[in-house]
Amino acid sequence: MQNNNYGDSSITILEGLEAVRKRPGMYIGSTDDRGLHHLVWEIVDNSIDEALAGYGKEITVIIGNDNSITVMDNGRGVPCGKHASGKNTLEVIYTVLHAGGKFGTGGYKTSGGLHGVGGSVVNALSSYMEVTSYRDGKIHRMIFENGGKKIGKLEILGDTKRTGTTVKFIPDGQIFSTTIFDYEKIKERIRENAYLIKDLKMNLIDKRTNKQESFVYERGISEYVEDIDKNKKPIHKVCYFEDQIDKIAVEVALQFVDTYDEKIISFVNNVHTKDGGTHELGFKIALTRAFNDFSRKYNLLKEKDPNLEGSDLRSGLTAIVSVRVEESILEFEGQTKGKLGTPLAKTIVDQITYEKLTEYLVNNKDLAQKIVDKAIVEYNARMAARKARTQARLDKKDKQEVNLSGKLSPAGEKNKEINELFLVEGDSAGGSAKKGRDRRFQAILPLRGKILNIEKTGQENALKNQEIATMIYTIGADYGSSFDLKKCNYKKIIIMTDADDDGAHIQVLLLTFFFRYMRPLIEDGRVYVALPPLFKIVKRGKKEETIYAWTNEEKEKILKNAPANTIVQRYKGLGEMNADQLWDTTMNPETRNLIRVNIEDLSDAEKQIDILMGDDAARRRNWLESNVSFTLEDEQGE
Ligand code: 0RA
Repeated sequence: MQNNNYGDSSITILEGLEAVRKRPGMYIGSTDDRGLHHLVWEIVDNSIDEALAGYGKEITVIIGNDNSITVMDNGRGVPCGKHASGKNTLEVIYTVLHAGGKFGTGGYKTSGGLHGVGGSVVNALSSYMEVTSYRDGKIHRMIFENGGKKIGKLEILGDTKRTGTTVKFIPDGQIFSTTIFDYEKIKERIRENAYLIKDLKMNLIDKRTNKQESFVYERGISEYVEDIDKNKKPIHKVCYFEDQIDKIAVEVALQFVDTYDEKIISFVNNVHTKDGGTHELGFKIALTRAFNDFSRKYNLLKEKDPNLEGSDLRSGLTAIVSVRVEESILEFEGQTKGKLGTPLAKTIVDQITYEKLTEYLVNNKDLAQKIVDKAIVEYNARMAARKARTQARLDKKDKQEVNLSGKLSPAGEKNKEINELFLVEGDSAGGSAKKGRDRRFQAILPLRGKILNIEKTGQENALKNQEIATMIYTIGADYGSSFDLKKCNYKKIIIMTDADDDGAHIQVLLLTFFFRYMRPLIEDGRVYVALPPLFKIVKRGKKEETIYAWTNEEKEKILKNAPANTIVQRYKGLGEMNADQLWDTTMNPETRNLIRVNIEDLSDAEKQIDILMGDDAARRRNWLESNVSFTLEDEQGE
């Protein structure tokens, strides 16, 4: 997949840098925190491409005190000779859009990236950029300022024995809403790259804190799977295989653990495809077929038994599917381009997975038997649950309106388009909510204590749990693969908990539940978290006035202009509010602060969900803060 026949002349020139500064979003997605970090990925991707082409094994990223990023590699060095345009090639690569060997014909482009436009885009959006190329025994350097305006010519600084490229840039504060780089974010991405490219050493240094870490994985994605499963009980050693057919190379590592959830994380050209795509599909199809064919052949299934279903077989599976697709046939789909579209990827991943996995199963028959048994248990549980639901529906018809739990206070009118369901922590807050609500369109379901941690239990147990069964029944749209958003009884499902650690735990548990069993609810933006105020402030005077504050700053602001005898009460829980207060502050659509849950990157969240389910409250809070982004209800422009 690599091609060496380009040096200084096969680089095509298309467009100037002003376009990038005018419409940064078109090139890097956004100018917020996400876009800012995209700059880092672009520069790192260039070095990774060089490593993948077989040059250089170590990449170092430095976050500077001056808000800069420096990326160093030990590849061949950016070419510095004369380009067909008359300029030197280094200048062309970093000042002309779409320039770089990656574009046009004959070049490699292995890292996908959102737009993959590389160094010139970063230069356009930087207030400072310095490119140093160690090549042909010399140190070459060029400096740019103010969005890619060159300061002087290409200089030769001296002699060197090494080769490689160092790029330093400072993001332009006029373009980005924030220019503070996030160590953890960069670390995660760098670590992911190290897993995906065996033996590539990735270093990260933060000069602001003097933190420093290195990642290198001799066994690549096999170690990735082991690390994801490290707090679980695997039932076998990781199964790894790789192969290449035509323009597509496939690498897979998989392992079954003794729990029930499924994690498939897929990559195309080292970029995470968060919405899956043809490669993931091919993998799933092959896995189902391999297990079924094997089961028939070795009589693990009787003749009259139906085939095992994919979702049952994948129970407890952790897998990394990493493919490299040649640029000529690379297609992405979806709004954020997070889904591989290349049709050939399905066929080829299917073919390779089927062949290699069958071989593995034949060589590990006892393990195959265990996995098939597990799938049969899952299948039976699903059937039993389906039967129970049908029975419940029949019972309901018999007895007219019956609430499974008897706890739901339904909305007065049945209107799926406007009705809201409040899931309320505790019976006492549930009581106030029932009294305070607008009963025409608001339904209340109090949840007693902690809901079941569905990560620690199988589907069978999850569905036996009263709170969960009640939620599924109340929402009315089934669950799992049978979930049907059209049947959902509510426009908004609002989690209302105390603003403390227990409350955060309940939020995580509920979000995990929705994530696992009713994912389209989250994707459709129907899941919300209510934000109760932290303070009640009563201003005494001729007329008493009550004001609520949601943050410390808000409270201080209010107190600045308040008389001395003003009373401040800190709410510790929802239970301290009476029905009217709860309505005024937290439930009334006119005055409440409701936030919509967007799990930005579902499979990233997935990687961490198991970590969260322990007893560490601070970690849960962190998870909520970094994986779940919140949009204020009235900012949604509905
Ligand atoms: C174009 C051609 C060649 C190397 C590179 C670009 C290159 C770019 C970057 C960016 C960061 N690190 C890099 N390393 C290499 C190959 C030229 C040749 O044939 O030697």
